[in-house]
Amino acid sequence: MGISRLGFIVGLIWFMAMDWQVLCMAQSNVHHYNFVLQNAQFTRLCETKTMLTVNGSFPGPTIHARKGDTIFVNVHNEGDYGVTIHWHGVKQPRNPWSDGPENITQCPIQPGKNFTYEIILSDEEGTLWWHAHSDWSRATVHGAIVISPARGTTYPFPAPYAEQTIIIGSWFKGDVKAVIDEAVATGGGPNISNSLTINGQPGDLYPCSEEDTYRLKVNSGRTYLLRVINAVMNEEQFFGIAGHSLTVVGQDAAYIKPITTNYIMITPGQTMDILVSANQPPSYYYIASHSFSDGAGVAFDNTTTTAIFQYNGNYSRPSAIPLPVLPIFNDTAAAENYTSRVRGLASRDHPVNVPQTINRRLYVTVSLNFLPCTEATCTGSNRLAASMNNVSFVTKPIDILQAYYRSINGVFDADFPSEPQKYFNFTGNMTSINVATARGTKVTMLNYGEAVEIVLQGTNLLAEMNHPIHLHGFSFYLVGQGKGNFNNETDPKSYNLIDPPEINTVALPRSGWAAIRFVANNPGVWFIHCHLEKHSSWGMDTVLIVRNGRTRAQSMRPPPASLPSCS
Ligand SMILES: *[C@@H]1O[C@H](CO)[C@@H](O)[C@H](O)[C@H]1NC(C)=O
Ligand SMILES: *[C@@H]1O[C@H](CO)[C@@H](O)[C@H](O)[C@H]1NC(C)=O
Ligand SMILES: *[C@@H]1O[C@H](CO)[C@@H](O)[C@H](O)[C@H]1NC(C)=O
Ligand SMILES: *[C@@H]1O[C@H](CO)[C@@H](O)[C@H](O)[C@H]1NC(C)=O
Ligand SMILES: *[C@@H]1O[C@H](CO)[C@@H](O)[C@H](O)[C@H]1NC(C)=O
Ligand SMILES: *[C@@H]1O[C@H](CO)[C@@H](O)[C@H](O)[C@H]1NC(C)=O
Ligand SMILES: *[C@@H]1O[C@H](CO)[C@@H](O)[C@H](O)[C@H]1NC(C)=O
Ligand SMILES: *[C@@H]1O[C@H](CO)[C@@H](O)[C@H](O)[C@H]1NC(C)=O
Ligand SMILES: *[C@@H]1O[C@H](CO)[C@@H](O)[C@H](O)[C@H]1NC(C)=O
Ligand SMILES: *[C@@H]1O[C@H](CO)[C@@H](O)[C@H](O)[C@H]1NC(C)=O
Ligand SMILES: *[C@@H]1O[C@H](CO)[C@@H](O)[C@H](O)[C@H]1NC(C)=O
Ligand SMILES: *[C@@H]1O[C@H](CO)[C@@H](O)[C@H](O)[C@H]1NC(C)=O
Ligand SMILES: [Cu+2]
Repeated sequence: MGISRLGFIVGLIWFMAMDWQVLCMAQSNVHHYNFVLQNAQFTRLCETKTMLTVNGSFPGPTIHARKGDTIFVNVHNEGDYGVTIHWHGVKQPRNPWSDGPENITQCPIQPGKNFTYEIILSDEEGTLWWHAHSDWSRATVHGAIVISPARGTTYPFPAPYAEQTIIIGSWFKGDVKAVIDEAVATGGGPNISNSLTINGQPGDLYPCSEEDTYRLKVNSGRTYLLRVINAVMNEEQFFGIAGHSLTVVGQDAAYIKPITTNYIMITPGQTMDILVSANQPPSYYYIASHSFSDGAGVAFDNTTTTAIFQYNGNYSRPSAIPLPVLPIFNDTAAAENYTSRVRGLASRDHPVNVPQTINRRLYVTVSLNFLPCTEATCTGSNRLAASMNNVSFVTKPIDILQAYYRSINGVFDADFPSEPQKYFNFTGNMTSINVATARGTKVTMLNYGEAVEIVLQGTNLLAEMNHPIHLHGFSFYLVGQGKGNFNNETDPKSYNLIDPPEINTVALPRSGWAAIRFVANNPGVWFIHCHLEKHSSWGMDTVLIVRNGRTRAQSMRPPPASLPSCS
């Protein structure tokens, strides 16, 4: 009562002083967090190493907020090199300045410096996450963002007894920055991780890990909400809990129609909210995750990370803890079976607003390639590379947002091709196709308010495989996906324009295509890239720039005064 009356008076004063938009903000809460980037020591797999963290924890701290809130995070860098942080899946309306990808929207926060991000939530509800978005530091610098329903509203399912974030990660015995630096120097594939982790722990299938295996203690008869985040560097994951079925109710901070399943396939960048009922005989059950990797000859971490789903009570520990039965590593059909079941909730309170007519179409191939390797450190004459529409993206020493905002020439070209430069059987026999690509910093300009459709087309160049493609600044509707080459006459007829899921990272099927739609109503500079870190490092990235609309509410906010400078 008291609080809401105070809120009303504050709102009234703001209304008189400011405009309508500020009033809307006054109704939501503001949170403040301090993140200190610092080196800390960790022991895993029988070895100790020093690595960059936020506040010495792995995974890092969880941010809690409600739908529509604003969060200020001051990031102070006490590490050894420049870092940026991205708030993955947060749309950041009009505020690309706080989005984070290095040299796309800001230059890095240098050692000894700090920067305050303003994270503006709008319609996101569920689970998102934050992670470093510079070199490979996201391996150790990441954490959850938990967005609860707005005050006075609730979940579109019975309230769980308790909830828990489950973060799947990668563990490298060596320094992660050295891993990517070494790969770039030699032109070869980066080392694979030494283990996967659940909430920072490899689990007891690995040496020296039994003691610290993560345990989720549950009460018999209760239902739990697990907020699962795939923070793995280079592998998509199959995940499940022995003896328990999963009911998936949300993905990428939007609700979906509940899916009952024994396993999920979750890509790096994706988040899934899952209800699990502790309805089995009290005992210990493994929670497990292993890679889904369907590229022939592609190296990947083939180990299994576990945690324990452990019932409270007085019973004897089983001599062998059961493992969930997960699809094998290269089971493309099982992965696609799961992803094809996902539908948006499409209820009165959580409607689907998918654009029905399109103003702007892009057709974008996603490929692995070769570039000449000319440096003395190269191990061969070619280096591994990757591209979108045959442009292998190059990051510049100044951010594209600043270059665009201040009209600095020579940083990017606004001529990213809107369709493949060369048509061939993208998903056919590649023997006669040139695997070369060319470097560039090419962007696509979009007008404010355009309804955009992007068809992502996987190709069989070098190695066909599933790619998790992530877009910043928006969620998009996944209206269609299929195998083979996209047919622009027949495939749109099978689009789901009724209840497509609203997501921020799509698993582009191996040798297949995916069609996504969104309205370009967020002015700014927005990165789009494969969330397999090595592919992004190789150039499987591009940028969309959404121009300002006509009014102030349709235009980018001015930059914050304390934006890190580009050296
Ligand atoms: C991180 O550490 C700083 C300084 O020790 C502290 O002020 C801050 O509250 C911590 N942040 C979190 C999220 O724990
Ligand atoms: C953060 O940076 C600002 C300059 O941008 C500086 O004035 C302030 O002292 C810094 N704060 C800390 C805690 O270092
Ligand atoms: C990569 O793996 C090889 C073989 O295990 C090892 O010798 C090398 O030190 C690793 N490189 C890095 C940067 O960790
Ligand atoms: C996992 O990969 C290693 C090579 O990195 C290989 O020696 C091993 O046989 C593989 N294990 C399984 C179960 O596929
Ligand atoms: C647990 O069960 C055992 C055997 O059924 C019994 O001896 C013991 O007293 C119980 N302990 C508690 C704390 O209830
Ligand atoms: C999966 O890999 C195994 C070898 O590990 C191979 O025998 C099998 O044919 C592969 N399956 C598919 C669908 O590629
Ligand atoms: C997915 O798998 C289930 C169970 O194996 C099967 O019944 C269903 O037909 C499959 N769906 C697709 C689209 O493959
Ligand atoms: C493309 O290649 C695939 C695989 O070889 C083949 O099945 C398909 O018919 C080819 N498509 C066209 C249009 O040639
Ligand atoms: C691919 O094409 C090459 C030459 O064009 C041919 O030799 C080879 O048999 C073809 N492979 C398949 C699987 O069709
Ligand atoms: C990609 O670009 C390279 C370099 O310009 C060229 O050699 C190659 O043929 C192009 N490939 C395609 C599929 O457009
Ligand atoms: C469909 O694709 C063909 C090339 O395969 C292209 O010429 C045509 O313009 C496309 N149509 C539309 C409506 O995009
Ligand atoms: C980003 O720009 C900075 C200059 O501020 C430069 O030192 C850094 O190498 C650039 N990063 C990348 C990935 O290009
Ligand atoms: Cu990829």
